[in-house]
Amino acid sequence: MAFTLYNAPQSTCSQRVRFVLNAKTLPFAEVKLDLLAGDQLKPGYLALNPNGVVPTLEHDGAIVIDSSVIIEYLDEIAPGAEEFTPPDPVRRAKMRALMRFIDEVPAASVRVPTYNLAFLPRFAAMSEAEFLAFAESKPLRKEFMLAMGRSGFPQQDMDAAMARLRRSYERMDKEIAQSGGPWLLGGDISLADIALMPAIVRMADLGRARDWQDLPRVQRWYDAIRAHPAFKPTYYPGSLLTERFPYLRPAELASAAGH
Ligand SMILES: N[C@@H](CCC(=O)N[C@@H](CS)C(=O)NCC(=O)O)C(=O)O
Repeated sequence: MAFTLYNAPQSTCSQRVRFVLNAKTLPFAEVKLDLLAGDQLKPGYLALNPNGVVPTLEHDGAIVIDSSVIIEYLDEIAPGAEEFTPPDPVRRAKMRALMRFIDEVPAASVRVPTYNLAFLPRFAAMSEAEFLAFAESKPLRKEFMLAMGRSGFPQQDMDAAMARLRRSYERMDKEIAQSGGPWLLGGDISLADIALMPAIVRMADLGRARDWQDLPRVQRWYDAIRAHPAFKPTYYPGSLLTERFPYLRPAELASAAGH
């Protein structure tokens, strides 16, 4: 089986797929796109993924898009090594319902602090016309970009995103308590845990791990996923935002905020 993953080192959606490929020890070629340069909007890439986002998986010539779909696909075609989908249909349904929630709430919410804190300087450096053209060229995220604008999302939007994230940590805590943990569905790691992982890692990278400090089950979950053998190869050097954007490191943020 030959796999090519079109992705970006710091992309949260890409990190889900790299985790599953690594956990299943499936060798893959990696094509790295520069999302701020707009590699994902070039015609050659749009022919593979009309949404103009990463990741895209090519498997023996077949194209699979959307990270949640890709990780389900990989678990179907490569069972054996490590499996992430429970055999019982009721538990499968539970896993998929959690994945939908994760895509809709925490995965979507992290985009607001990510863009406001990390990517804004890049857009602020563009002229208004350049920015509008860049936003216009995005099939999936045009309105998101226009709502953000070159000056960033207003504080009200940041607060709403952080509140949605907090509700996600609380929901996680409840799921782990109900299942008995340490994972969302109980004793075995599932695709729901992998779908959630990058949002949590992103918020920790942005210096917000304190937001779940009062939820020890979530802290234990975070320690457990970082201890999984697939974690380190997934987060290879350059996968964290603070590695690409040194101004995001906590000391820099604190001094920018005047502390
Ligand atoms: N639902 C899609 C979302 C993919 C997505 O939003 N990818 C981001 C990186 S995590 C991207 O490529 N952004 C580039 C852009 O917005 O232009 C998936 O899970 O694959």
